[in-house]
Amino acid sequence: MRVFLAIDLPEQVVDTLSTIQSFLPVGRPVDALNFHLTLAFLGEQHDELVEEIHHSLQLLSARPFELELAGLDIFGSNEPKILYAGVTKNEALASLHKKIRGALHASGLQLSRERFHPHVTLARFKRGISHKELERLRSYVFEHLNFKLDAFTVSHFSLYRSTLHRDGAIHEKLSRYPLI
Ligand code: 2AM
Repeated sequence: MRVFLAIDLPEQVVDTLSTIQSFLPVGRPVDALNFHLTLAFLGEQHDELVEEIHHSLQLLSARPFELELAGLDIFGSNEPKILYAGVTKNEALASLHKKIRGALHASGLQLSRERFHPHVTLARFKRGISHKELERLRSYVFEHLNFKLDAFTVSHFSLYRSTLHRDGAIHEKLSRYPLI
């Protein structure tokens, strides 16, 4: 199964992101029910390994922490791929990510060495958007550069199974791991 670990967002945060997203001039918006902050993308894995990872994550120990979403940005500036809400620099989040990497490694799964760039994806773009669309997208991002949402407490993270469908992925929560 195709799995990933993510932080769920409180309803109020989802509602505000959804409002911001509704003004998006171009692109394929992510369904608000699917908003999340990915901690680790595990990819396609055998059930046995997912079970092993689950046990390893149950043993992970980390404290709850505050998280603040702020600003919009794009991955892929000339050829935009993803529009996302950013995260204010957060040591506790980086530390949780590191612990998760360790737990996955202990279960025999080595994540790619890509730098962790926490974000909440709001929309995706097909290749080859027009110059005009790119201009409209850039001014939309510029207008939302400085937004900031109220911080919220992260008190758990979740394991999701993602199933790809023609009109987008369906994410199903398999387990949650409390931070205490
Ligand atoms: P993102 O949207 O926050 O970038 C489930 O597929 C989630 O895993 C996606 O929402 C995506 O998070 C994240 N992910 C990270 N790397 C991925 C990859 N190589 N392929 C698909 N999803 C990936």
